[in-house]
Amino acid sequence: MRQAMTLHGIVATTEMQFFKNFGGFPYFCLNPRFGRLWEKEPRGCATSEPLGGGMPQRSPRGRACAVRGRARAMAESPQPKRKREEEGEKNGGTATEGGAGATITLSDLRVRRVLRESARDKIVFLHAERIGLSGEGTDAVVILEKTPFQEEKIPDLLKKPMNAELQMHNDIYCTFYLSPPPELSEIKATVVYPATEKHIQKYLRQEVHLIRETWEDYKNITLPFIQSQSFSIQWVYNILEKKAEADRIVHENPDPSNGFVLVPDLKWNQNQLEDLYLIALVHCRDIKSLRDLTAQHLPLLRNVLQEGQEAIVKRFGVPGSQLRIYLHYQPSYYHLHVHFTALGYDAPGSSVERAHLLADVIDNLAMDSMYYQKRALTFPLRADEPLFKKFQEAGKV
Ligand code: M7G
Repeated sequence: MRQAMTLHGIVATTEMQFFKNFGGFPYFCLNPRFGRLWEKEPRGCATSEPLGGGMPQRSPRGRACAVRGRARAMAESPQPKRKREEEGEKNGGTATEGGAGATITLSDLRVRRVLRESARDKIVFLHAERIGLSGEGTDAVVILEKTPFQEEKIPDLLKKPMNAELQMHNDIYCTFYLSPPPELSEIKATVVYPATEKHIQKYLRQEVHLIRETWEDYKNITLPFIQSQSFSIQWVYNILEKKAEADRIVHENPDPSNGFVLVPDLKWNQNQLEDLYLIALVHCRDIKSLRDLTAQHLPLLRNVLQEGQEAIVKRFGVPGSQLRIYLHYQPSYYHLHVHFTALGYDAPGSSVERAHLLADVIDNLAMDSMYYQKRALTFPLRADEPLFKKFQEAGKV
């Protein structure tokens, strides 16, 4: 019998924090204020007990965006609860399933298994499901992540050492375990619901291999594959059309060919600059990835680089010299977008086998318009990804 747990008491409609993207691809970012998330049974299992308690209402300071003492405003200030509800109403009556109109309460989600977890990153990826009235389960992915420290709140941790438990003391060394109050122990929960098999695979820990893809491989293997199956990019269109995340836009150049929208990435809670993460989504809809770029796209790419940096220094005070600005190859979503992350942040996917610095891409295209239609590109694939199997079948791995 499968054991299950409930993410008890999280109701998307009222507790959703500053992030919604409806229409085919609903995501939620919440700040569950659990003291404790769940009673962990043997690894990979979860208890059937309801979790934590109800969700206390956020304190007015809950989403205060003081960042490293800088007076600069963050991408958005806390949305008052009523405003969030009004926006939910505008979106068809609170959080909807794929835009279909039904309300999603996250307390219905039950954990099936742990897909992956990282003690270092303090993150766990869960395969969950929502049981419908007919007893049918619909898959979801839930990502729980302990949020980084906010510098201005750190003194409170020492000032209010509630339940500070001394674990060990030896000479000049001692270790305490603190049970801080909810406002000092936030956890970010991101939910993908309904999740496809591809989402579940994306987060499952697997063996990874490097692929070296020539232009011919791209045309014969990768392109047909991404045309036949890739993640929905409805969430991108929702942002470009201001149907979602409109209030989060940091900068827009509305030009249909050379313009883009800059928004905080799903991964960033905007509470601190250490893990700053924004994405620029281009307005032009026919550029899938790096492979499609030619010198004709230079004006667009230069706009993204220059205006993106200007907008980030203006809004967040982070200069271009402290930003890592890059494209992924392969991306997960085949609509051209550029990642902007804090240089000091070891963002997922920022390693050499996946990230291509935008400044280098621009130089390469300026030297040779067909650069990305000529050269081989290397990228990692997980062993059970269908694209990896296609490369295997073609004898390329
Ligand atoms: P990618 O290179 O296609 O794939 O990047 P990756 O997710 O494997 O890195 C897409 C980027 O878009 C990622 O950094 C995601 O966190 C971000 N992202 C994905 N979704 C569905 C959303 C969304 O709905 N809103 C925002 N703001 N960012 C998203």
